[in-house]
Amino acid sequence: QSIDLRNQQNLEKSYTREDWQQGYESLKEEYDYWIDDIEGEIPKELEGTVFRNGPGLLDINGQRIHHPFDGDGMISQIIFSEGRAHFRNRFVQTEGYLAEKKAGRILYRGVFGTQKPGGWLANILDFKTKNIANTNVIYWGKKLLALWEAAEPYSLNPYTLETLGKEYFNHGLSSGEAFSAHPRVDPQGKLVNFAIEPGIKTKITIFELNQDAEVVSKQNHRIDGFCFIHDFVITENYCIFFQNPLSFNPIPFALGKVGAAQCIKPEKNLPTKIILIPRQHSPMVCSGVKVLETTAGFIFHHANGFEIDNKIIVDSICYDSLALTDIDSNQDYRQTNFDAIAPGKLWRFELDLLQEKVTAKLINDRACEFPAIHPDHVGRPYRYLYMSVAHNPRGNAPLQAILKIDLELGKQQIWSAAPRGFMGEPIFIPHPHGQQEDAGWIVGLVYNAEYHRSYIVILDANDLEKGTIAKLHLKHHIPHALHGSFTRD
Ligand code: 3ON
Ligand code: FE
Repeated sequence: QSIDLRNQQNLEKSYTREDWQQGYESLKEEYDYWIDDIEGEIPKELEGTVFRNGPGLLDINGQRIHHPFDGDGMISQIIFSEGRAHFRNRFVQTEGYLAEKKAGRILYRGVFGTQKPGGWLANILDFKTKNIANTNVIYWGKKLLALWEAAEPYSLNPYTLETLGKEYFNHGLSSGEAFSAHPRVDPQGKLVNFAIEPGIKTKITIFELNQDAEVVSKQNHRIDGFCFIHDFVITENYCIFFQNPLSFNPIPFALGKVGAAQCIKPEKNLPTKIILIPRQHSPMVCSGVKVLETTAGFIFHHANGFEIDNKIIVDSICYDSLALTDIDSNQDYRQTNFDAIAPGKLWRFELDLLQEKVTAKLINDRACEFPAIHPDHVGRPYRYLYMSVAHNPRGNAPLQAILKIDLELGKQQIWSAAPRGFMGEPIFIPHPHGQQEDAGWIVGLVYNAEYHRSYIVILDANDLEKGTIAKLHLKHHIPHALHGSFTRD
């Protein structure tokens, strides 16, 4: 960390904190319009719909949400059709969203520190959670699902974005059962997802859904210790979870003083456990669960994983420890001092299954988040990785650019929206007739502080540096968002 601080001083800042903060203003309105403010041209072959999810409300009637991860889910939909683009956004009408809208005040505590007004006395022994459906949105089996990792998905009308209710996949999921926000679609055609039920022993459930969104396999495992597992990796034969060393002391949460996630502390002297669970169809299923160890750290997101011979490669964005935007402090996240926290960086883990050894190497030193790849290469060998990154090659800073890495040749390309643009998650959309792994487009949502509006950027994935193919300017801003997906249907 001290190295990061020193490096930062040599480089001019590419952003101001005020600009970044403005991207966390609530968006209360719901819009529905054809985008007419366009620079460049939308490619005719780009047909389909991009969905994005993220916190739309950062306050309830002026009462501040403590952390963006606690904000109510709002879906944005961009339909690309015959060279035109249509925008629509709607809040997921969760029970909690509707109740708080009616009451005009915060009624629920949030996992990341949002408290009901009235101090600890108003929060003590309140263990209710509000399913905020704010983390990801996927279209699968003709259903549009808004996901939040600690509860059930919400199903929406894929066209109007009207909320239909909680989704149980025809009893595949039971009431109150979680369904994580990071499903992976296996190129063979199954959607694989997991659920974490924390406890002294943590229960990990793995679901596989067919193309009709029927749960065709479900397996449960109990593992030792506390887990905060946000994402996972699939390969042809395994589901892989990184259990970073953490401890959880729920007392301050029970006493009404802080949120549950603020009671999680990194345990830097303990190893990370890498848990390999054979997928149900796999010939490895009889050999059972394998656990390997590597050094401490904290991972939210994995880029991809694949098997070669007796090895498994996993590429992940790894932090020194759990410290993303100071979730463990009581300070307002808008005051985040990026220079004081260690950035996430891209690492490659090589798991040797025969020797039961793990080697980790840093692939890229730049602060990054939100990896994306070609969908046909999920869980398979791959060459190209795209992710949101800081504008500067060193130090921690908000995400302002997109980096493409050629993992085979080690070459890189970057497109930056700095100084006043802030980059969301890139989505890779394959060209319908493309042959190469990087034939397609990168579509991202950029918050532009200059106009306090957002734009959609379309880049050529094959050549990020040739400039934008198109910029589609929205009439308003979208608060810094989380994840999304693309569907051609
Ligand atoms: O693990 C236990 C069980 C569990 C499911 C404990 C627990 C209470 C923490 C928990 C709940 C976890 C939840 C609700 C996690 C929600 C996470 C969330 C909404 C978002 C995570 C986003 C991650 C990243 C890296 C986002 C980065 C964003 C930017 C850099 C830019 O804006
Ligand atoms: Fe995520």
